[in-house]
Amino acid sequence: MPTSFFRPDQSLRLVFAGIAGMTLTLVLAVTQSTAAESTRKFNVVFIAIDDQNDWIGHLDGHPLARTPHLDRLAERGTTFLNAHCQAPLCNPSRTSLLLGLRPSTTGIYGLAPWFRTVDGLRHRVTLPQHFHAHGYRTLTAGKIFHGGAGNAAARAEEFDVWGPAGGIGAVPPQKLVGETPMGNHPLMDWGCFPHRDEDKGDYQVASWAVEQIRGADPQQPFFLAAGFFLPHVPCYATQRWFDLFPDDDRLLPPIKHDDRLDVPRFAWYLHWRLPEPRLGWIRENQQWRQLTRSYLACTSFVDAQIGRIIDAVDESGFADRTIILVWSDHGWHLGEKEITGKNSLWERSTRVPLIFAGPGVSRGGRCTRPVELLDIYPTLLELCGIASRDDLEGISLGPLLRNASAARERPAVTSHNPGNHSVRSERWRYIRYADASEELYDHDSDPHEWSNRASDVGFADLKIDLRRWLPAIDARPAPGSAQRVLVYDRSSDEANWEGEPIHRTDPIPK
Ligand SMILES: [Ca+2]
Ligand SMILES: [Ca+2]
Repeated sequence: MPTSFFRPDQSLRLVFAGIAGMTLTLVLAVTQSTAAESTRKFNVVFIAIDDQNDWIGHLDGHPLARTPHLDRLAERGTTFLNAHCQAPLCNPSRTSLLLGLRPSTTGIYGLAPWFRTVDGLRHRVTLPQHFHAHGYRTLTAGKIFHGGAGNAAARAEEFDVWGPAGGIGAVPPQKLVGETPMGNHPLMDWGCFPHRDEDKGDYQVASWAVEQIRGADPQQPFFLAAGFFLPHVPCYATQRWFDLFPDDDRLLPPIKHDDRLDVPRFAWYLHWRLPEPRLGWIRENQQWRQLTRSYLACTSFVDAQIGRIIDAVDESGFADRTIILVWSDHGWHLGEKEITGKNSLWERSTRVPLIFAGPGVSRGGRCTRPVELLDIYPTLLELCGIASRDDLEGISLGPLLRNASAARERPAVTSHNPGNHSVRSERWRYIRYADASEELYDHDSDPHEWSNRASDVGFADLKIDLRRWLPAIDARPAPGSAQRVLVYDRSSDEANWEGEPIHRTDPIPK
């Protein structure tokens, strides 16, 4: 670690005050980086994937997943086999990662609001802004933040250079799977139709990233963010990606047909009424295999785009001073626990790929310690020798990047709306919902989380131990919160999903 790069007292310094009221006091003291410092700094290629679960070759989440480029990146760097998002939804997960704060601290739980509209977060320094303040040129394309940052002036505050927005790209003339439940949402679609890979948003994002790397000024370090949209729905792919997978039931993930009998009813409240079809609809409409194949095909397509970026780094001459990082904002169910989509606190929603490669990172590291996307912010500061900050809730992964077996006490915590949290240790997953109902799974014997052991008397002490990691702050939803927001009033036992009350006896929406 190049400790000589540290300038802790010259850096942006943010004092985090007023925990309960989310009052942030900003104390800015920005100074210029010296020219000598900037020529020695490492570049960062920061690659995000959207809704990518652990169906990645070397993560063994699916036996037929084909991701040769992510697998080769893992081999030349360190991959985290037990990495988890802080929220199982785009906006809160990305806000958490980019601000270095938990969703239970920011109060950002839904698809809205954009965090810059929230008083305590309006001037919060994001990860790319911190790099910019230390002499980096920051660039972005595709989906990094969940929402648009606003007009050109607002965007210029977030990144120096904005490339293509990416997104879906080519679409078929009409939905391929027909009408889906809960409003026939246009994104709820998947399958193969004739189009060109070059016409997909993700292809264009990768092309732009490759151009920026090739044209980068060797005198100024860069922070390049490339955010891929797939395998987010609609999962459209061309025939060559479908042909990587058999059209048979070996593709289907293992499920237990009565799996939810031992799951608290409250778990349904977290995804009460959503456009993502339930497994029942998927099966009745003979779409399970097709959805699974489409998702795997899109994952392989994105993997190939990431491969193009890795190749550009290798050909640029910058490889020995460029950190490449790949992460996904959260996972996705494809039938497990009777649902598709996200918005759950189980492994298929929380476990994500997280790979670092480059200077300062051990080759071939495979880390089984539970880690959080929240850890990315302090980790990149450490790897790049940029001043650390004392207001981040993550912990640098530096020790694990040097030695994947290094000790780490803290488990990974995922939150979905106030009062609903999951604690993932190396062996266990403990979930506690706002109504105090619980789940406990032993990953040593139950990797699919089929057997809820929370009521076993023998695990009472274990639960107490895991519970101490529940977030100390459990913020109410920030002003403007909307879409997938759940609140619960314990005194009346009434939950409220997106403004709609839920009572104990209401039938579960299909
Ligand atoms: Ca997402
Ligand atoms: Ca079960």
